[in-house]
Amino acid sequence: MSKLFRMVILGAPGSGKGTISSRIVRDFGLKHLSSGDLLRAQILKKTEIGLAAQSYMKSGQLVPDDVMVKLISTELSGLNSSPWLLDGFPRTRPQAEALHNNQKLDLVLSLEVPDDVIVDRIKGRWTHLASGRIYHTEFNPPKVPGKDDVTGEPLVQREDDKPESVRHRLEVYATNTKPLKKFYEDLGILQVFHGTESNEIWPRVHKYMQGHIPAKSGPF
Ligand code: G5P
Ligand code: MG
Repeated sequence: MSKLFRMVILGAPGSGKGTISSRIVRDFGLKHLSSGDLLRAQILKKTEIGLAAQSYMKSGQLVPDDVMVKLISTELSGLNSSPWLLDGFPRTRPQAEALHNNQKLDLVLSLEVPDDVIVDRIKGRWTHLASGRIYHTEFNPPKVPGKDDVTGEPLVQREDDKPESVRHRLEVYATNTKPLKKFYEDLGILQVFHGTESNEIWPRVHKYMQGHIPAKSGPF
């Protein structure tokens, strides 16, 4: 059953999609695809997609649907025999429809964290761009300040984590999220989790997921 399991995690910027996804990967053995991490990798490699996406991302705008659908479809086609978790895609209803036409999902989780909590927590985020590993000065600090735990390479603050960009990203999310959630609600696969702390939301997500896919471990 777990072999073909497919799910999506929705949530505003900074709501903890990456944080909860890494725990799902650890405890349920899914492959994790983060659309933001994929785009940042393309920017680092200076590919055509990376160059096209860079200015949208910097200002907190969405990258056009056709670019995203192509990027994610290519990545998913390489994961045909693995269960997977998509984080950050789909972001709009047309993206959700394009995905639905190719792949049927088992589950969609939505993390609902108040905007003021998000704006406050994003100030402390540090990222290892090459791997997508995320840290937080208080919530999840690296072992050595400013350095990635695995490679020892320097951590950076994302360009779009500047306060004006974060506010814009939250507005963009709010505009698109209603039709997106309605799409999955109508399919009967949406489950919403409200909260202000990932450590409090996580055990509820773990318990809910066990009704759909066996856990290998956790919740820790
Ligand atoms: P991304 O990269 O998908 P966002 O904006 O959706 O970016 P983001 O910012 O990556 O989401 P997240 O993954 O939801 O946030 O949150 P996270 O990183 O786990 O947690 C945020 C911080 O809080 C971390 O430092 C974490 O350690 C800390 N934290 C977590 N839980 C707690 C807690 O309980 N307490 C505290 N104190 N801290 C906590 O997309 C980026 C851009 O790419 C483009 C767009 O331009 C987008 O803006 N893009 C797309 N464009 C079009 N379509 C798509 N499908 C696109 N996907 C990406
Ligand atoms: Mg993320």
